[in-house]
Amino acid sequence: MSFVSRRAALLAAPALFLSARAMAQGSPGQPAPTAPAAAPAPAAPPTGPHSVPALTYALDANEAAIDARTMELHHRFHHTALVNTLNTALRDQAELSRLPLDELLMNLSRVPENIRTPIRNGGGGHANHAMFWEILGGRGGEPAGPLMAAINRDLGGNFGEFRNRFNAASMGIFGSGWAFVTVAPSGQLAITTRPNQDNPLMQGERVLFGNDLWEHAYYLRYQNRRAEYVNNIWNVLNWEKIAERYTMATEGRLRV
Ligand code: MN3
Repeated sequence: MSFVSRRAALLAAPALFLSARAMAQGSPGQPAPTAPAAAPAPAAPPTGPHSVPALTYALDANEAAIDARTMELHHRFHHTALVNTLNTALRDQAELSRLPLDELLMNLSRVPENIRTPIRNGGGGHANHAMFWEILGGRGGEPAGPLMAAINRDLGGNFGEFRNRFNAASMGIFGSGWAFVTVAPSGQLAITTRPNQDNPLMQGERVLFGNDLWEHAYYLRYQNRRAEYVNNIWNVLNWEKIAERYTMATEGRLRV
């Protein structure tokens, strides 16, 4: 199309629009045609059964590792999108909707194949982030008591070595994923990783705590410097909360 004819077409467009409107409104003496049905608005995601938990601390509580803007975007938009994916997949699934999240993730093979992927991604992501918000907001340092004893016993003999191993696992993730410490009912700990939004519950293992290695978790402040983020996360771990999770796991009460 030449410039001139393109320009003419653009200029003619409002006229075409007006005449189409005039036709839709009908002319005097003619019956008004039925108004064309408006395009349906995209359906809003269902509000349940799962929802994003509120943060129990201010957005800037983790500044020693994570800036407030990242916390806001991450909690308000990324986590919400995952919950929407999960709830949308569960629409019309009365039985699956009644399952607690951990049981849903432990039984993915029984989820109908056509909704298994969104439940894996949305449900796994929901579990991962709900855990993540819970174990942040602290002052770092080191745990004490039975949890510290278990770390020393299972994860390298001392806290420094445990940190090195967890950091190495975090740095070893190619692309997007999570590093976790899992906890068995016996109290046995292990370091593991998962790609994407997978969660160890999918293999029947419970998460003591974990770190989000998706770029959205750190890119605003750290860009490509993942190692700095991986080092700094230790500054904001809430060891009291993690110790509580450890006790719950050994008593069979830890869910996600
Ligand atoms: Mn994330």
